[in-house]
Amino acid sequence: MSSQNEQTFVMVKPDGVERGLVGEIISRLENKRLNLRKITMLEVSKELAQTHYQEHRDKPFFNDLINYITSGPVVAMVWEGDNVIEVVRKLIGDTDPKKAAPGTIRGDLALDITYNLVHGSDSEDTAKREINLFFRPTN
Ligand code: RTP
Ligand code: MG
Repeated sequence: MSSQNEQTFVMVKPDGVERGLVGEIISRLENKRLNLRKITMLEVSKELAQTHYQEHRDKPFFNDLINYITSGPVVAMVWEGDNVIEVVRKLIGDTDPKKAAPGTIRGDLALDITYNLVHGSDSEDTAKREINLFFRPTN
């Protein structure tokens, strides 16, 4: 896949939905000239959360992370554009909102390392895996 048509998985986490920041987050990606390709709202099951965040299963924060992601509805999306995986990670900002640069989503809108509003895939392999996990082709 050429970098122009690269796709990534983005999820507004439960705190982003609860705080009414879905539109703000989508606007930031749209303003960057990225293209929204798929969108759905869902409640993430424990099983889906554990699979999505499987790389963190041995971390001390894993249970808190799973409880957080399953605490309310999320908005799952596929975004497309030139180098979109890296571009979205830059727009989201550092994992810890206290360290995230002003101008980034987490830097401007969040303060707590758990409640950090939004997820973006961190590599091509992860993006493919996460898109298939949340947008499983049906028949
Ligand atoms: P994400 O996967 O959600 O996009 O976040 P990320 O790549 O920036 O950070 P990652 O290391 O993958 O961590 C996943 C999520 O786990 C929570 N976390 N809590 N308490 C802690 O030390 C801690 N560290 C990470 C955050 O919700 C983080 O986004
Ligand atoms: Mg991550």
